Amino acid sequence: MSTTTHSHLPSRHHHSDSPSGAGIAALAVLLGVIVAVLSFGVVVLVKVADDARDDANRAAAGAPAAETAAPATHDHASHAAAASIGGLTSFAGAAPENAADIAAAHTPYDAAMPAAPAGPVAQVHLTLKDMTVEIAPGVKYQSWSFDGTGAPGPVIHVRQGQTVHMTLTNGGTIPHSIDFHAARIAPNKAFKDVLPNQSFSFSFVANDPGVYMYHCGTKPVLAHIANGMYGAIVVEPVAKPLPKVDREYVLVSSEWYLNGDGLTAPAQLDMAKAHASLPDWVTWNGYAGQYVAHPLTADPGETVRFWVVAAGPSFDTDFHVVGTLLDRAWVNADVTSPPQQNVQTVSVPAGGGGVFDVKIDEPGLYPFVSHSFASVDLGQVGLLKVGKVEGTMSH
Ligand SMILES: [Cu+2]
Repeated sequence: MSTTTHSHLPSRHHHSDSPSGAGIAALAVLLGVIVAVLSFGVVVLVKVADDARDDANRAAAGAPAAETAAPATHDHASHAAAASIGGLTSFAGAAPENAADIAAAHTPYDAAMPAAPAGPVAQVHLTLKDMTVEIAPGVKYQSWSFDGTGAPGPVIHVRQGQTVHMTLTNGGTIPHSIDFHAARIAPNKAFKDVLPNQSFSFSFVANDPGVYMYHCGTKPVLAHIANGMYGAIVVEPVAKPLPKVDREYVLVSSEWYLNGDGLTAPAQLDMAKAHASLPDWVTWNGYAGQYVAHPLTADPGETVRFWVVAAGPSFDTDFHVVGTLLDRAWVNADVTSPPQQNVQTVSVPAGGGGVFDVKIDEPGLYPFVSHSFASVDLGQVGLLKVGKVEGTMSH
């Protein structure tokens, strides 16, 4: 498998005596390492790459690595990869030998939408904690996380018209805050900094249905979001309900910027890489490839609704499900307007949302990705398993 993938890029961009050739070779090594990480996902990546070869080529050609990268080192003992890109070191694809076992044993973030609370008031209490999380198989990161669940924080599900009574408790060591995109409220009052060991409450009425980002808004916001302080709140429309569906999943896209490979010691934020938008990993719900090892599920003929938020801090997400179209797409999560129908890919901007329905009749494994393919190579791919499908994806 990995041999196949290794051979893709060099065979199409063979200039082995040029700097860009070296860069492409480095990219190919990184791709190979990613494949090692996502052993089940290899077929997905190959299939997805085949599905959109032009996009992959464009991503490879346009990547900074193609211009400036030194050859990547490839440590066969650890499968760790590091490459210098524009003077910054990438740890993309770093993985221990037993990455596939770790991925299989990992408990995925529960993407199923939780129930909304009954009654007129939704009580939400989030506690900020400094904690080490895993963001890819064997890759540890020192995060700032809401509610001790790692990143993203818990999915908050309320109904249009409910009052959200929010309490933030700061269990960390520096000031933090919380900013709800679903709220119309004076941010200097509601989204103010909360000092360590203190709590702060505010309320807003969730009058605007959709799916929204919430995040820490303390300066520098880039650092607080990059360290894991974000999540999704779904405000379910009541005045004009959406069509009934069979399954609902919440996906939060985000990227991670590491100052080390995270294998031997937890990595921390590399602010220079965050400023350069040069992530090591891009994830659905905080962990690279977790829904490849543990697919989301549906039965044939069911309609699945994806509530998608792009947390960034800086990347948009170009939502696409391989093998089908988005039957209904509420672009920008504007669920008060009619949806677009039968579209292939919809952009979800950083700090924005989208709601997408797919109805799939034929059993199979359907990858969901950001069709901005650098993100796929950095871990942002999952599978929707429709029906009883054995084994891996085949062509
Ligand atoms: Cu914060």
